[in-house]
Parts: sequence; C-alpha cells; structure tokens
Amino acid sequence: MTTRGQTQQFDKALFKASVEKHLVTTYAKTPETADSRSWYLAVGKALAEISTGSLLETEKQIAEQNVRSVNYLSLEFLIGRLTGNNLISMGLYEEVSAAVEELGLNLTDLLEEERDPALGNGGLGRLAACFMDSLAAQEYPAVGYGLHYEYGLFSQSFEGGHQVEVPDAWRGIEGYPWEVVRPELGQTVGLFGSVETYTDKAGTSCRRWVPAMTVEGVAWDLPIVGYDNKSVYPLRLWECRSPAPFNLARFNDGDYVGAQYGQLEAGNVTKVLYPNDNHDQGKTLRLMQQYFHCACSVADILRRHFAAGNKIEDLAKLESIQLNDTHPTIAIPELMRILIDEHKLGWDAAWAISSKVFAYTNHTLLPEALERWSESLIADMLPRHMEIIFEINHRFMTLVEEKWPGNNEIKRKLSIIEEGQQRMVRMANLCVVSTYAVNGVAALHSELVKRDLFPEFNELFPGRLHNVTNGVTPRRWLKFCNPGLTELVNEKIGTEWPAKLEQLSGLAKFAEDKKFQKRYLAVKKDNKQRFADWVQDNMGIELDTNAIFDVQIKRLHEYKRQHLNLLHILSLYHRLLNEPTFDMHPRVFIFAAKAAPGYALAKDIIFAINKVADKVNNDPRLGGKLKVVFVPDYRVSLAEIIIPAADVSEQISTAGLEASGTGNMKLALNGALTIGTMDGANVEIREEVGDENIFIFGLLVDEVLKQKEEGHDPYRYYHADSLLRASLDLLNTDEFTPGNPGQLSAIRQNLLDGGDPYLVLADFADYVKAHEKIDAEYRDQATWARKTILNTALVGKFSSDRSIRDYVNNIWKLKAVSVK
Ligand code: Z15
Repeated sequence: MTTRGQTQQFDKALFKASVEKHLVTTYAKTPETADSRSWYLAVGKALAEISTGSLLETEKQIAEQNVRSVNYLSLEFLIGRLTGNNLISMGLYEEVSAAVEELGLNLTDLLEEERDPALGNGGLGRLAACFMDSLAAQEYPAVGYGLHYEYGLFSQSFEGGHQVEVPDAWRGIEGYPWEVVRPELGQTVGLFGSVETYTDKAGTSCRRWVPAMTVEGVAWDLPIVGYDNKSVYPLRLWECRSPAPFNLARFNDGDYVGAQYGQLEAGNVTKVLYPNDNHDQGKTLRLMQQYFHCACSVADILRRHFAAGNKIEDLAKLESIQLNDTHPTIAIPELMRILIDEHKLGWDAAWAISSKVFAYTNHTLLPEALERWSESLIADMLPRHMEIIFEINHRFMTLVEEKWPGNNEIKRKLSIIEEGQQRMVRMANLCVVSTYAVNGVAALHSELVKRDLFPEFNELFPGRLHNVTNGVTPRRWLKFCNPGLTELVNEKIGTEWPAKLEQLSGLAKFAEDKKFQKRYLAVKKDNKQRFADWVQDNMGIELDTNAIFDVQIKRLHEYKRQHLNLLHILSLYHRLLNEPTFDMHPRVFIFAAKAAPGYALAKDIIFAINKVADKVNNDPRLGGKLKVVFVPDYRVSLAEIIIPAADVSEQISTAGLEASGTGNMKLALNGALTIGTMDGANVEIREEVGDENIFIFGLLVDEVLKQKEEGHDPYRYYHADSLLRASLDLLNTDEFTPGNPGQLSAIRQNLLDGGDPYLVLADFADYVKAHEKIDAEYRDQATWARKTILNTALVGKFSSDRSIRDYVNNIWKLKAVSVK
C-alpha cells in the first residue's frame, strides 16, 4: 500500500478514541451495547472528521489561488459506498483495519453495514461519480453539484419472479456519517409567478421575474477524497425545504390559501429520484427538481466567484459549467436571467459570458430519452426563463436564415421550439446553440452525434462537437473491489498503476507465462468463490466455480437486449434436451438489472428470466450444465462482487444505441472477455485488446440502419432458423410456468408481431456462433488465461483519469492545484 501525507499523521490511539467518542456522543451506544451498525457509523464519523477538515482546507487554498475550475452539474451521482473507497484514497485501509481490530471489530464486516447511496439510475450517474474521483485524484479544481434525494433509486426484490420496488431510505434514521450540512450556503429559489416591466433609475425599461413563491435550498457536502494526495473536493447536494406547505395544482388555479394546506409540500421536490434510465417522462415535479438544482448550483458558483474577489465579467475565464446530459439545461436561461436582470448586463454581454461558460455532454441518441418540455409548463413555472429561451431561439433562427436563406425546412428542424399541437422546447437543441463545447461519450457515438443527430449544427458551429470517451476509476473498480488481482499486479509492475493505468500494459509480457497464468486464474477462481458464497447465502443457489460465469449487469432495457441473452439460454436448454450429440462446458448466466417501474416489457423480461432460472436450476436432465441466476437489487456494492468474478461480459446492445457503456470497461479490466456488438465503447475496447481477445458479433450500425429502412421482417428469421424457432416457441409453452402457458408470451409477441424494434432476431444466429467460440476457447485454459490477462493489460485507456484529462485539455482548460 502506498503511503501518503495523512498516513504519517495517522495516530491509532487518537483514532480509536475518536471512534469511541462518536459511538457514545453521536450514536448513544456504549462499546458493550453497540451493534455492528453503530460501530460502522462511529468509524465513518471518525473518518469524516478527517476528510471534512481536508475539504475545508482544499476549499480555502483553491479560493486563495483563484484558479479556473469546473462545476459538474448532474441530477445523478451514483457514488456507492464511501467508507472503503475513501480509506483507500486516504491511504488508511491497513491502519484502520488494525485499529478497529484492537476494538474487537472486523473492518470487512463493518464495511458491509453501509448502505449504498444510490443517488443515480445507471451509467450516467455512475460516470459522474467516477469523474469526481478522477478530478480529485488529479487535483483539477472541481465542485460536483447534485440533489440530496431523500429516497434514492428503489431497492428491488422479487415476488414470484416479479419485480417489487421498495423505497430506498439510504441515510437511515441516524443519517449518513460522511455528509455534512452547510447551512451558511443556503439558497432561496423562486417558482411560478409573472414577469413585469419596470423603469430603472437610469430610465431604461427592464424586465424582472416576480415569483409567486419560494423554496429553500440546503447544501449537504459529501467528501470526494483525492487518491494519494491531500485534496478533498465537495460533492454538493441540494435539499429542498419549504417555509410553508403548498399545493401545486391549487397554486396554479390561484387558490393561494388552499395551496398552503395542500398535501403537496415543497419538501417533496427532492423527495425521490426519478427511476428512469434513458427515458424522459416529462413530469412537472421533475422540471421543478431540475430548476431547483440549477438555481441553487448557479447561485453557489456565483457566490464563490464573488467571494474570491472577482468581477462578473471574468466568470467565463474562471468557471466552466459542465451539463451532464440535458437534465440541468435550465441553468443556461437561469444564468442569462441573473446576468441581465440582476447584474444589468445587455443581451450581447450576457451571451458572451454565458455561451463561454457552459459545455454539454450528450449520452444518448434514443429519441425517447431526448428531453422536451412543453412551452406552457415552462412558461407557467418559469415565465422569465421561457422569455429568454424564446430570445435565444429568435437570434439563433436569424443565424440559420443567414446560413440557409429561405430554407424553412432546416429552420423547423433546428429550432429550439418544436411546433405542433402543443409547442415543445427541445433541450438538446438549446444546449448545442448555447454552449462552447458539446461532446459524445465514445468515438462511435460522437461520430453519430455529428452525422445523424446534429449534422447541420456541425456545419453551423464547426469545432464545437467533440469526443471524450468514457472511463472508470481504477481505484474502486480494481484496487478496492479486487484485492487479489491488485496484489498480483503490484508484484509484477509495482504500485503506481492505480493513478497511471496505462502501466498495466507491463503485464502483457506475462500473458504466456505459465506460472503467472496459473496465479491469475487462481485469483479469478477465488473471486468466483466469493460471489458463489454470496449467492449461496443470499439466494440459496449452489454454483460450481468451474463453470463459465457469464455476466450481464446493467439497467433492463430493450436496446440492451437482455432478451437476446435469454433466447440464447433457451437455445442451450433446447439443445441439451433435444440434440443427443450436443455438449457444452458448464455455464452460469448471471443477470442483475432494475427495470423502470413503468416499463412493462422490461418487467416481463425480468419475470421470464426468473421463471427460466427456477426451472433450469432444478432440472436434473441438464446435468448441472446450465444455471441462471438473477441477482436482485443490482447496485454499486453488488457490482463490486460480481465484476471480479466474471469470465464473460455481455455487451450486446443493438449497434448504434449504447452510447458508450462503462460496465464493459470494468469487466474487461477485471479480466472478463467481452461478447459484444460493434457499439459504443466496445469498438474501442476491441481496438485496444485486439480482435483475438474479444468476441464481436452482429450487425454494424449502418447495417442496422439499412435493415430498418428496408423493413425488418422477424418472421423471415423465425421460419429460416429452426433453433431460433424452437427457442422462441418455448416462450409460448408452460415449460417454465407449469399450468400457466402464455405467461411469457409477451416477449415472443413483441419480437414477432411487434416488429422486433431492436433486431434481436437478426443478430441471434451470429450471437449463438460467438457463444460456441467462447465455449471452445474456455476449454483450453492456457488460451483463455492469455486472453484474460491481455484484457487486464490492455485496457488502461479506459481509466476515467484519461477521460478527465481529455476534458481538461480539450474543453475545460484547467490547471491542477496541488493542495499542501
Ligand atoms: C444513462 O445512464 C445514459 C444515457 C442517458 O441518456 C441517460 Cl438518461 C441515462 C448512459 C448511456 O446509456 C451509456 O451508454 C453511457 O455509458 C452512460 O450514460 C455514460 O455516458
């Protein structure tokens, strides 16, 4: 373990005393009566005491140096448990382990007491967490701004195979030990009301917003501890409180008094995270969350700017605001409003600042995920912002007219306002027009953003569209979650790789080394055993670690095609029972996924996989060759056990639809071989590890587009491929739902009569072939060992440290500040 500044200052006796003090004074337990949870809380608080001190010191030194910084605005930060990870970053893992042992405790057990703060849905939120880790590790000045949801993403359980959602009170009754409330940073946020014209002292006619009501924003800071340095950056989460209760519907009706006594309170604004991933629901409360988030964050950025003695004119020189998807887009008209209405800047001066402050990351091309808000909803809740959006659009349309005179078609297409039954505001268009940089999240995705999503914008604003390929933090996703592999890697290439992941390439020369292969495979085996024990303890299913552990872990979505995986499993089931000569290496198919509560087909797919699992896991005819495990309640802390145990990584989205993926990177880093389509970052993983060390299958992006254009005919595949037919038809029997045929037929129906929108049937045969190749190659353990070692060795590019350096060099232009 590398040592760092704080390590030297670590005083074991003092730390133990601090833990015992918190146990008594903060959690009202004595060492004799305390349970494991209280001890974890006390340890967490004792550590937070150290990190909060460093956070304040970092804040002070960065303010004094008055350097440029980035503000990462995101509605989601899927940070996962902090204690273990922060211990690694602080360089205190061993020391604290020894300290708590002297208190009669086991650190590993204590860490299991922590609930995951699940303040995000999936990839987008987890990316934001990895980015904060990499900003702090490399000391690029940054503040993360998010929402302090009372309830994070629901926890999931299964009842009779069906998903059941339970609210996630992640802070528990005692509160979360790592967070600290900052009352001095509170903000007041307006809502509703009207815009009025008045004449100022200089005699100029001005506009101003007169909100009908206000709510209060309370800041909570979570410490993002820099790896092996002294920097601690704030993840600042806003909680909404209301001075008085109010009712939204009645407020809009003008029933002011009634509204005060309604059921809905402004406290509800940050009550719960919307559980949709890659899907826009367009709910009023969600817009309120977005505005509340933006208003608090922009005000706090300006507060810091002025507190450091700066003028408003220098804002773009000192601050960049990164919009994580369109969710915080309303920050743009909010800043314009403040510059014009409060700081009295003219439009052009305000625009010159604002359009050099904001940058936007696009994470998806899926039409159902592109946010559009109805004009009337925005005009009602945020009337002044709607005016400003119209003005931005008016000026933009003038620009379009200059470039393509008289071309109304192009105007209609590019306009921020979509005409129709009710006019809608296209948030992505607003972002592209109003920012200095737009980026996609993998090379392929960024090309498609340019070519298909925003082709004319690329002509209008040459140089604005960038690529920054996503990455993952090697601290959490290797060093912390895979101690066995970490030790082996340390032995071969030293201990600097967690901060310099390219160094992993030094492992490549051991790929053929028999002794190293054996040790690498032994580590994998241990990790498989650790996960198998978890499955035995929590699900009562016995797994054989000699089987191939084949893993698909991600949100449940049709475009991610868990149902393609299911069809392959059904094909194996069919062949084991019907083809006398068919043989396969034992395989465990591991799924973990949450479905959005309103997404019926996604829930059907979960149910089907659970039902198939029930049957195959207990069918003696299969000779133990086939197991299916759907692990409930997928979350960061589960990923930390599953990923190190994976042999095969399923990345099987329809080409062109997964913007990047980041689970693909974590799995390859931990030595799983990818079976995947030419989609998102899979393309770049293949480039790095080489075509021999990945299993690519399926239609390419342009083949997908062509097939859709020509009209995809699912029945053509159904009739031509008897294995596909047998697999699909199993869904119409009662094989997996004894006595209840038809319970699984919605999936078959969707694929055959619903047009198979994600081309599952078109890719099935090639997918089956790729799996046969995996089966053959796994049986040759020397070959497999070489390939898995080379995956770990060759994916250094996918460190989020590199992603952050790309942002820093190409977009944010920051200089690192080393905190003393
Ligand atoms: C989300 O998790 C992603 C995109 C979105 O537009 C929304 Cl709303 C949520 C994911 C992408 O699907 C995934 O491919 C990507 O790796 C991730 O964002 C981070 O960029």
